Amino acid sequence: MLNLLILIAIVVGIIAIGKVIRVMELSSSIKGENSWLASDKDHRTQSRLMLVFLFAYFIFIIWQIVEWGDEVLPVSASEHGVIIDNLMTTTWVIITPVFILTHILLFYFAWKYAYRSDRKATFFAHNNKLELLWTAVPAIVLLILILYGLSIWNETMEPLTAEDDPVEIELYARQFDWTARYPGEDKNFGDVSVRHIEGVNMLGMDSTDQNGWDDKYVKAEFYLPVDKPVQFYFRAQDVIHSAYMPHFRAQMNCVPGMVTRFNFVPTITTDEMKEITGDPEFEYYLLCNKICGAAHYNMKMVIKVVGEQEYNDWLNEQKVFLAVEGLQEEAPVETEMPSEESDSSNTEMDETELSAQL
Ligand SMILES: [Cu+2]
Repeated sequence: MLNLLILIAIVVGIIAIGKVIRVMELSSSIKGENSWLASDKDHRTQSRLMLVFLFAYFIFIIWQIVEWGDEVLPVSASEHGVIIDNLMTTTWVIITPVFILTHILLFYFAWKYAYRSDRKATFFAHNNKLELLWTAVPAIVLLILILYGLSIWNETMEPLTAEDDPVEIELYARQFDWTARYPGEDKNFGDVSVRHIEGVNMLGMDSTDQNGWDDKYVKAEFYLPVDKPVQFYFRAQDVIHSAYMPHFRAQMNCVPGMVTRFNFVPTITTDEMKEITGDPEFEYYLLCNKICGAAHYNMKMVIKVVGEQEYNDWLNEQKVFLAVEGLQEEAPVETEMPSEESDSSNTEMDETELSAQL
């Protein structure tokens, strides 16, 4: 009922405005004025409003920076994040003066050259030199930015090798939570397949694959050792998700049916970051950055970056796959772990091999 009343009020209001305009038109036509022709006074008012808009716009931007400026991300907590931040800063340094200058000129010209009946516009059709200048300069600047960005992309996406001895973690996304899987002492992930997804086995672990018996998986939060390269593998169960770790300047899509990867070296522990940000509650987060459904906003996991000893202690406390309730019956009785001679590193495991496991 209230909505109907509001609707009626809006309609009546529009009709009233229409009527008022009509009355003004009629009265000016009686006075012999052309109501549809803008007068010099109208042009002056409009051109001054352009200047008002220019100042209001810049004041609004400055207000936003003052009000929300402290909401930006703290310093990068990963090695590659520093060079990404440099790229970002360089881009800002180049585009900010251009933004300010072009906007001042845009609105200043609108004011300065507003129509006046007592002056005539200059006819200025073309100037090759000017055209060349304002095409070439932005093109060169953009080319430099793109080449700089590409070189940073190559550096950031550099795959790890076995010599890097990375910590390997699989992040598994589904509507609407994350699971982190660690390969266990044998440093080999067990096979997984969608065919095995059932009940508590939501990762689709193949219980007959011994590599997977000591795999550990955790929810809610996972740990990373500081200053060690971490190789992430990403999988998704249902739709495309995106693993987003903003403090480490890392983001990678998680796509059903394939394994994507990213690696980085965390450089600042959670405790150190608490001091840097002055926020005793500070936590690193893994977030989902693809709108993947109704509870997308809630899809997150705390990341704890700690010293190596604390990391090892934490990892040792986590339950292995076999110990997870409900899976013991499915798994074969023998619990002998795979021998040391078995392929001790799957860093080089390629996409096709990992995909085949799905
Ligand atoms: Cu998601």
